Amino acid sequence: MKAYALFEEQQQSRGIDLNTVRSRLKALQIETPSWGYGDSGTRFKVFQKVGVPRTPFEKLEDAAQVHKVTGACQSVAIHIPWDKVDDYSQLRSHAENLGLTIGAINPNLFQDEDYMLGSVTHADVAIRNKAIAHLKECVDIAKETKSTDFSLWFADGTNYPGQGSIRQRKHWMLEGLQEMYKILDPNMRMLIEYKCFEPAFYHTDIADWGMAYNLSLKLGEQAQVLVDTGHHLPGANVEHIVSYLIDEGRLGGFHFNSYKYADDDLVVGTMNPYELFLIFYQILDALDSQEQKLVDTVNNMLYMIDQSHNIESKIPAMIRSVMNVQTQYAKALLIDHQEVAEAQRKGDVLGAEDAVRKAFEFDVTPLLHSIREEIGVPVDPMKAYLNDQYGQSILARGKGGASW
Ligand code: LRH
Ligand code: MN
Ligand code: MN
Repeated sequence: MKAYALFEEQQQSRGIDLNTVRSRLKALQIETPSWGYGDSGTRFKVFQKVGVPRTPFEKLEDAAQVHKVTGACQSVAIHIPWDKVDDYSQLRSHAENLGLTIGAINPNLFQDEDYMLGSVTHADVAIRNKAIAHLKECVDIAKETKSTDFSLWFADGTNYPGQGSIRQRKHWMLEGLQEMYKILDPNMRMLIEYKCFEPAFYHTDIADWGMAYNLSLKLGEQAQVLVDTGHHLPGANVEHIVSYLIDEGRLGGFHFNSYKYADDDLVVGTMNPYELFLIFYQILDALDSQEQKLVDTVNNMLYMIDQSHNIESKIPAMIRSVMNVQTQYAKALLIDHQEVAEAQRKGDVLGAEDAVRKAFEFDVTPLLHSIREEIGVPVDPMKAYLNDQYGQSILARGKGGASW
């Protein structure tokens, strides 16, 4: 408590409104992905771990542990068919009984033999129709799980020049997405994900935010862009993309993870915490603009983790991820936007940079501990989980659990 009193004094003397900081921090919800609890990894090897969930139901049970110690992870994204079950309303009630909700539905159009040369952009109309049918099936599933959002990522692309018609595939992509868009309920959203490369190595049909944005404009208001932090070429200014899309009212949410070289789905905040902080800076800058359109966009954005845990323990990896996001969000909440604006007005380059960076340099541990105390979760969620019996009890599941 002494530490928080010092922190409070330090921030109040800077004119930071800690009531706003605290309420925003308490409201931060982070969706975890079902696939992050299963065996997943690289294309070279997926290691089989003891205690991994065997079913989508068990994945939810593991996710409930993350929510129990963090209080911040009520919803869980699912991937179809990785999480295929006979009765989705049963999956929803299982989630509800665990205090969870089912979040974004992720159609999977990349693991079927038929999709080797594309799904909605395949040259064969029968395969395009099969892919569209899967997208529509996911809308039906969402109705049963009471989900409202779809994260749409397509592996579609080519490996060699001339392998496919880039323009023709562009049209097929739009047509496929339009078929899905048509059957959405009014409260549903399509979040279009982009990725610069992989698994296609020459061209990817939705390679960057501009292509995803263009598709969202053509589809309509219920389509937005999803920024997966691992899907950019090295050096890309992700926070610029974030700010631009918020300003256009088209940023629907995030897939958080981190990477060193290319999309490797490492624990968010381990490689580039400053980038994560700067993403939150742009988000909070838009929120503080008090322009209704920007505020609405930010308030409707989804923060989701999208990671595969290959060599690390899965539940602790998820807890670490959530804590890392909370830490960077807390730091960004300490930016004095007026100080930045004043320096910008004066053309004080170093002053503006200082006003942003110094927030990153504060130790927010006392703040996070105090918030966790207030919401009734352990001050150290990781320690609490590691001291709990749950980790031991799931070992009885044995090896060979759900893969991806
Ligand atoms: C693709 C991706 C996409 C998938 C997930 C498993 O790289 O980010 O979101 O659905 O990984
Ligand atoms: Mn993703
Ligand atoms: Mn990815």
